[in-house]
Amino acid sequence: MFTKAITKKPCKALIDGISTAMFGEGTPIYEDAVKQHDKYVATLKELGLDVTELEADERYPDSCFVEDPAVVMERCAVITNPATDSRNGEKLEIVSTIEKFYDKSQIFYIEAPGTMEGGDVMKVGDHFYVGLSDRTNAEGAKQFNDIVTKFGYTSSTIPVTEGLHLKDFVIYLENNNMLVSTLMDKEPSFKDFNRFVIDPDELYAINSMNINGTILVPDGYPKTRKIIEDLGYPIKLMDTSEFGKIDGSLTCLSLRF
Ligand code: CIR
Repeated sequence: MFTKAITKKPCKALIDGISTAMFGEGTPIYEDAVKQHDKYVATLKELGLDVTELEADERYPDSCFVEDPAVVMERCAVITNPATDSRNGEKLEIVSTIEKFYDKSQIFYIEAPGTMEGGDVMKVGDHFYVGLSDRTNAEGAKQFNDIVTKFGYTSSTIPVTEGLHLKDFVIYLENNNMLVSTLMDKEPSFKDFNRFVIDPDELYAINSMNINGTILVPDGYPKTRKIIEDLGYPIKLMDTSEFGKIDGSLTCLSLRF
């Protein structure tokens, strides 16, 4: 069960966020992004989470994607080392918030030359799948493994060859169910999960998010919505289109623990 979340308001500089346009063309409209973000936060609260809402930080265009500079779990927290220059400083900003919830002895840091971003870390029970991507390297994954194993967790790596972060291409819905891209469907590490392959034209909807049994699903992806509903999960449709324009989706917008 999640009881808490951390979010960070989008800043006006969001329009300069990094984008590969993999999920949507164009520049985000700040006012619409704020409305979508407000709805996102309200939905987390409706689902029972105590949400710590951080103020916008104009120095970091992508800083509303608060999932990336930290990975939080029950027994410890890891401050990551974001790979891009424009995002790296976000790790320094998140520390004081993480310190409100974890003792200093439970907080660890990925150090250079290791890089990592939380979008590459997918938790399944006490195991973490860590994507090796343009943003998370083998050294970062090794340091992460060294940290979490001290607390009784395990981790393993998954190559990410088709885009930004691991969780853009595979998401764990709980109950052994997983949404996967065509490529992730072939990943040997996932062979024992019930895998549901998402149509390539609905790739953005893979990043749906289970909050205590309810699945938040990006609006506008009917085939994925039907797969999730047919599995029996209650769903809430969320419009995150402004964030999609700069490669952001549902899980990126919060830390949940
Ligand atoms: C970036 O390229 O870093 C941002 N524009 C998008 C980050 C999305 N984060 C995530 O999926 N965890």
